[in-house]
This record gives sequence, C-alpha cells and structure tokens, in this order.
Amino acid sequence: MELASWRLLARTIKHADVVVEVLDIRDPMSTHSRRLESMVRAFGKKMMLVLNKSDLVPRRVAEKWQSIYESLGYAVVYTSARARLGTRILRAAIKRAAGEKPFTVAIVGYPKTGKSSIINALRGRHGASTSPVPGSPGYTRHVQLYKVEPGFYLIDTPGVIPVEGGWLESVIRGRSPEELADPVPPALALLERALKYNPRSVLDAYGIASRDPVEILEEIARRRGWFYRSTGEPLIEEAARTVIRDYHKAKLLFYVPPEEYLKAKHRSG
Ligand SMILES: Nc1nc2c(ncn2[C@@H]2O[C@H](COP(=O)(O)OP(=O)(O)OP(=O)(O)O)[C@@H](O)[C@H]2O)c(=O)[nH]1
Ligand SMILES: [Mg+2]
Repeated sequence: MELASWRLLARTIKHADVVVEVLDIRDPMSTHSRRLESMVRAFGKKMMLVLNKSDLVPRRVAEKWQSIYESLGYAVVYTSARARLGTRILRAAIKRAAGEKPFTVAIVGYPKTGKSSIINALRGRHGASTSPVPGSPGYTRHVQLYKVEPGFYLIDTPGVIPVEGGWLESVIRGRSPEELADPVPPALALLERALKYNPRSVLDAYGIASRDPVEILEEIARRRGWFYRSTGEPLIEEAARTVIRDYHKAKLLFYVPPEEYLKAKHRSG
C-alpha cells in the first residue's frame, strides 16, 4: 500500500516541472519529508515549500519560519488557503521558479496539509477548466490537469506522502485516528505537546483545567457520557480519537515555535 503510494508520487513528480511541498506551519519540521525531497532531486525537478495554515500562528512566527527555510536555501512562501492569504505571492513564486511557459506544477504533501485548498485557491480567481493529461499511457486515467492560466497547469493527483514515523509523528502528519490500532498513546503525547506549547490550549478547547493528559482524556469522556458498559470507566479511546481529530481541525490549537528548530539544530551540531 505504502509502496504503491510512493510509486504514484514518483510518477506525479516525473510529470511536473515544479514540485510544491505543502507543510503545516503549526509544525513544519514534522510535516517536511526528506524522502520526497531526495526523490524530487533525483528527478532533477525544482522544488518549493509552502507553509500553509498560517492563519493559525502569529505573523512573526510565519515570517520566522520563512526566513529559516530561506536560510536553508529553499524557495518558500507562507499561505493560508482558508483565509486566501499569500496565494497571489505563491502564484508569482511558482512562476518565478518555473521559468518559461508552459509548465506543470505538482502539489504534494502529507495528508490534510491543505493541498486541495491551495489548488482551489490558486485556481479560484481564474475559474480554470480541467483537461486530462495528453499522452502517457497507463497514467492518464489518474491524473487531472488544472489550468491556472494559459501555460500554467497544476497536476491534481493523490499527491499524498505516505505517512511514516512514530505514532505521535504520524498523527501530526495527518494520520486519522481510525487508522490507529490504539489512539490513546498518540493522544496523550499530543496533549502533552499542546500543554507545553500552548498552556491554554486544553482549557480553550474543552474547558478542562487539568494538566494531566490521562485525566484530561477521562474528563472528556465523562463529560460526553462515554463509558465502558462493562466497568463504567470513562471510555478514553473515544476521547483520544476526539483529541486527535481536534488537532487536525485546529480546535486543539498549538504550534511549534521556530526557536525549536534552532534548538534541534544546535543539538544535532
Ligand atoms: N486553518 C486553516 N485550515 C486549513 C487551511 N487550508 C486547509 N485547511 C483545512 O485543512 C483540512 C484539510 O484541507 P485539504 O485542502 O483537504 O487538505 P489536503 O492536503 O488536500 O488533504 P488530503 O487530500 O486529505 O491529503 C480542511 O479541513 C481544510 O479546511 C488553512 O490555510 N488554514
Ligand atoms: Mg486533497
């Protein structure tokens, strides 16, 4: 399954002139794929980063992340597809990176980073029409080309990077709670992270003042009337799935400050 996904991603990249990787600005380091990057490099394609969901962080944080990635040599833009912020800048940056028309751009990234929203935002104002990719037998069926403007095409495929990594990482990378054998450990880790980076996050999301992740899950379950029928204990698995979903929906709101990158860099020398 995962292998097939990487293969599909490779084929998407092969068809593109520019590859745009969409990261979640709440945690860009965890939603940045090294493996994707080496694939893009191997195909000799140009690459850009988009830090999306910038409406969820203060502006200075968005700017700091942008300057960090710029200092690492990336072409990078921050956007909010939801608030339609930065999409004009993104369109211009893609054109700069792509050079001469016609060109084709693949929008890729981990699940739920906002790829489709960005495609819509990029196309929106132009009322673009769709047309299938000409040629390339066997592949044509899966690919849709969207026209942003004449000579500027977007490839819409499942440009989804297969989710790998540990359980906390995989949740931050968009893995749905339904796909997890046990949602409790990642939910506990997520709550810990939320309390660390935004001490008010749990209070704001649930009105719960506790700072103990297990207690928080129990309290969420209790308040919603979720109990094990056999023992009457709070059904924390259901609460855990709720917490994970709420991070994805940004109801449980926190972000990793850019200073963490500088610390991680320091640690790794
Ligand atoms: N706050 C905020 N939410 C966003 C933004 N862009 C997308 N979202 C939300 O994030 C969720 C995922 O957005 P999609 O555009 O479907 O993301 P995707 O990357 O195409 O998702 P998959 O196709 O499932 O991989 C949706 O609930 C969007 O409303 C943004 O800029 N800000
Ligand atoms: Mg999508």
